[in-house]
Amino acid sequence: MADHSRIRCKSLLDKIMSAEEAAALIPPGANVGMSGFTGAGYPKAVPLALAKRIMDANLSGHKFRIGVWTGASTAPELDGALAMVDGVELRLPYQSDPVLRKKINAGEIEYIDIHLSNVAQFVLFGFLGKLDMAVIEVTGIREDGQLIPSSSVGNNKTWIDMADKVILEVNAWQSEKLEGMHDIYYVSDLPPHRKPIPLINPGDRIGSPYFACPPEKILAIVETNAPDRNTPFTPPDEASKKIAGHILDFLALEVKKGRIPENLLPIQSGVGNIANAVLLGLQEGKFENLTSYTEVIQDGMIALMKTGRLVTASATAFSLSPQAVEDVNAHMDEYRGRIILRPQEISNHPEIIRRLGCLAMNGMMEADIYGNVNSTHVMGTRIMNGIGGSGDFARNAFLSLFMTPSTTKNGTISCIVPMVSHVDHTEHDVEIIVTEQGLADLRGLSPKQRAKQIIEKCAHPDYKPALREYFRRALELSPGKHTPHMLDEALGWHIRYLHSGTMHG
Ligand code: 0RQ
Repeated sequence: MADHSRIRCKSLLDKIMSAEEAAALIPPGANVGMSGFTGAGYPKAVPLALAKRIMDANLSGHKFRIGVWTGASTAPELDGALAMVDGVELRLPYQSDPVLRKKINAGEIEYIDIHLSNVAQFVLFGFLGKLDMAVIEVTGIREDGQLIPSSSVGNNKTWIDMADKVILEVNAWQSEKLEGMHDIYYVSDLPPHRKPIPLINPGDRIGSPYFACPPEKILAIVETNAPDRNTPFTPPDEASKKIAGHILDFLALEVKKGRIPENLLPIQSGVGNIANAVLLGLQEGKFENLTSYTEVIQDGMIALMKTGRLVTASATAFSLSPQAVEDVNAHMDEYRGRIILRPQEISNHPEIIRRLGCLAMNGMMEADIYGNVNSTHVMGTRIMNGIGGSGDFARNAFLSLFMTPSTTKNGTISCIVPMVSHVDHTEHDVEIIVTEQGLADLRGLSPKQRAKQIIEKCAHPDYKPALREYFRRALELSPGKHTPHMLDEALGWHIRYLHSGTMHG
């Protein structure tokens, strides 16, 4: 039996109800803004209860679906459960759930893949239609009714502000010591009345630690005690370590040349094996007094903080292993001053990323010989996850790096191809490409010069001769030679894979 101690505003106690009762208040067809970002801070009980309600409705012939808007990816209890019962009409802006992904690619669910910094303002601009309901996980409710955010901030401020009604999940699993870690910036003037965002350093606090929500908007409060998705940490593999090594050598050289300061510039690092390898490499390297202005705080970031080398980290969410959660919770008093969680329109804001001069490091699926990058689509058509924040950072960073192993699927796919099968980041937003084979520095190079760099430095030896040959023949045969291509062969590698299961000729 919950003691309601997390709900310190006593006038709200009469709104407490079960997840089933709360889920029953969501109208069929509603657009619902849910909390949640990279498996942190998503509602754990109401979406499951809603999935059960939808399943029952399906069986009784009263099928209905909802629109699901989030911060980014969530977890099986939200995306998986709702997709499983065919309850999602439209999903935005980023996902990574296997069941949901399958249904999107089967054409059963509409999915809009949006730059994460754009979501909040698109809602404010009225581009996405009406937001009917918000379902938000919080750590607690203060005496004055202000809401203490949980392990992610994402779009919660916007969902609470813009939705007609709000359902809160108060999760006792989240550490109470999270209180004070967040920085919710509450100025959202629309153009042409916008002012500069007064954030000059990654560690600056420019807003409130709490969400404000008028009590009359709160329809229901559901008490939960359930962990975030927290996936176990996998140590970096050999390819990731090599990629990290190339990046660290490159950064050291940039410092030596005086192009970046000795403590580097604020680091943005994607999630996953390669990103963790870079962060682990920084632990052993010589850089001190580092800062990070990024989207997600993962294990490598915490490890780097522990060594004292990383001073401050700003993000919109945690994405930690269970062990790292334990560590953060145990030392929350120390981390609270050094970690800041912000709304995603601020963590990923182009104005701030450009001002701070972030070093953006993101994973990709494939790059072509001219430097265009595909981060989202398998063989040009099947969505993997989404663009996430990679575009926010890549276009506006001081330096934009994209990283991938040179091959995938047991060597049957080359991640360096003649022409990418889908473009997320154009050649204009990509300065550095890195594989375990090497690092291609594309700054100041024309397309033909870039092609040589990318093929020679990044391609796997198994595919290098074929790429050289493609480029040679394109130079000879291409009718327009600024960016030489043979259009009838440019996607031939992908077509070959689709027909024979390998890109090898
Ligand atoms: O397939 O899952 O079946 O094994 O894609 O690839 O190599 O495990 O790498 O997990 O880092 O994901 C681009 C998807 C890379 C990710 C992407 C297949 C491969 C494997 C995963 P399996 P890896 P990662 C801020 C920035 C966009 C969002 C972003 C991503 C699976 O980094 O979603 O950047 N990025 N956010 O086999 C076919 C190719 C492939 C391929 C890989 N060329 N063709 N399949 N795969 N390359 C992020 C934050 O801060 C939150």
